[in-house]
Amino acid sequence: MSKVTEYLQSIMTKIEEKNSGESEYLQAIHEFIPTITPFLEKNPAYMEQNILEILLEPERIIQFRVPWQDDQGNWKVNRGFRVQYNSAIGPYKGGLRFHPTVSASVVKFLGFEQIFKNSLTGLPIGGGKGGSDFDPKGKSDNEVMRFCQSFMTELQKYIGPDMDVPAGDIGVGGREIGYLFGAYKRLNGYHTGVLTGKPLSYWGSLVRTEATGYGLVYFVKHLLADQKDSFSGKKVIVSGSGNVAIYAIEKVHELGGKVYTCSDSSGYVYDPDGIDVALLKELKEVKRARLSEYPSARPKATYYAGESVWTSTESYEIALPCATQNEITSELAQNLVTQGVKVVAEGANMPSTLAAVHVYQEHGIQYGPGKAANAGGVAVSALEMAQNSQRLPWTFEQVDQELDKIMATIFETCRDTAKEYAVPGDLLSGANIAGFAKVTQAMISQGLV
Ligand code: NDP
Ligand code: 2IT
Repeated sequence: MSKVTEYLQSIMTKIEEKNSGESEYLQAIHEFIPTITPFLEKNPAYMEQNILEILLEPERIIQFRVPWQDDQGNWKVNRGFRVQYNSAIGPYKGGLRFHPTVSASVVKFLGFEQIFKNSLTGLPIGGGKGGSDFDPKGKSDNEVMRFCQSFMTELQKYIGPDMDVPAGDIGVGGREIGYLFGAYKRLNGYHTGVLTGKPLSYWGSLVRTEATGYGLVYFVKHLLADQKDSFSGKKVIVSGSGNVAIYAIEKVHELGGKVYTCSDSSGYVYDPDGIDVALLKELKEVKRARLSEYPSARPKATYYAGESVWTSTESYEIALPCATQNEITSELAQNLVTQGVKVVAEGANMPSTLAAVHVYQEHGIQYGPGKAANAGGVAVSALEMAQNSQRLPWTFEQVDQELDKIMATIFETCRDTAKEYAVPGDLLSGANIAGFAKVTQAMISQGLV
């Protein structure tokens, strides 16, 4: 066994002992650690300085009580989190997720991924993530407002425009960011740049709403262009029907491909004419309705209740998972192989299990990992911070062009880094090595802090 392999194994053992039972977190680390082997082989100084073990330890984890009152006057409580994982290259940056599955393990895995994603954007942002096990589904606007106010009453102690800048994620969109911003302002005064994903009327950035979905499709566009191919005529399967899915579908259609599916946690829609984006926006963004209502406006479409979109038996060329972690198991990945999928690019964070990624690799499916492919959202968040500091808004075209350029650079960085470290075509290794190299260089130059 090489010295590097021995070192990596000893670190993995320690991490497993210290974080036992945190399955999502350990999964993300298991996926990451082996991929940096070629980097450490070439740069043993990084191993001698033990920088990996230091990086793996989050700088700070905050957990807090969030008491709130429902519309019937009942007193309720949820758990709030913020993981401030790494600040070597900028203030902590990453979303807040409100979903019943949120736990320490989930926010730690998301915060860990965010470090490398943010590094790949080439912008000055460190890695963080937070959220709560609060479920906004079925809650009134007033209940969501009271929850957000209570959440921010505690979180505001730890964040700030140059310290930690949260944004949205699952269950946190413009409405929630608005209530969170109001609560922060009441306690601390007007600091535009303390949150991103703000509504446009008070210094949100144009294109932030679209950024993750558009960025994902730009990433795939550059990957296809690299092989002299394009989206034109491509059959695409998408999961999810939230922020990321909606704008990914919109951009695929703009570029000449067709998306036939979308999903939520209750089932999926197959539309033989391609998903009607205007209808989807109306259902999800305006009415906050369930996807099961889609076919009543599109009679040719079918809603498959209780089924995963990844069991679809139609044929597709490109798959864009945009819902949540671990939605594609090895069995479902095998189904994608059978359906003819050649490219999987992740809008969601860690939607593929490690075994699913191995299926992609065995079958030559090109795989764009979330930390590269979905970095467009946080990249435009960083552009929102830049506009807030300048106190000047940029045009839609300006931000959109910048996003496209950033996604091109991320693709090229992953591709070229994979080549440099003798794993050509392995964009996961490329993303991990490039992200790791930059953050650890910064850490080493700042000394042992
Ligand atoms: P939204 O809350 O807008 O939408 C989430 C979508 O995923 C909904 O359709 C939801 O269905 C579905 N979903 C959530 N949890 C589950 C589950 N356990 N099982 C099945 N379906 C589920 O979130 P976003 O679109 O913002 O986020 C989607 C993914 O993209 C997440 O992994 C997020 O971390 C990632 N991401 C988001 C970014 C952003 O800027 N928003 C940036 C980068 C990544 P239902 O309504 O039934 O819950
Ligand atoms: O996972 C992610 O990158 C996000 N949810 C976006 C984070 C951000 O700060 O915009």
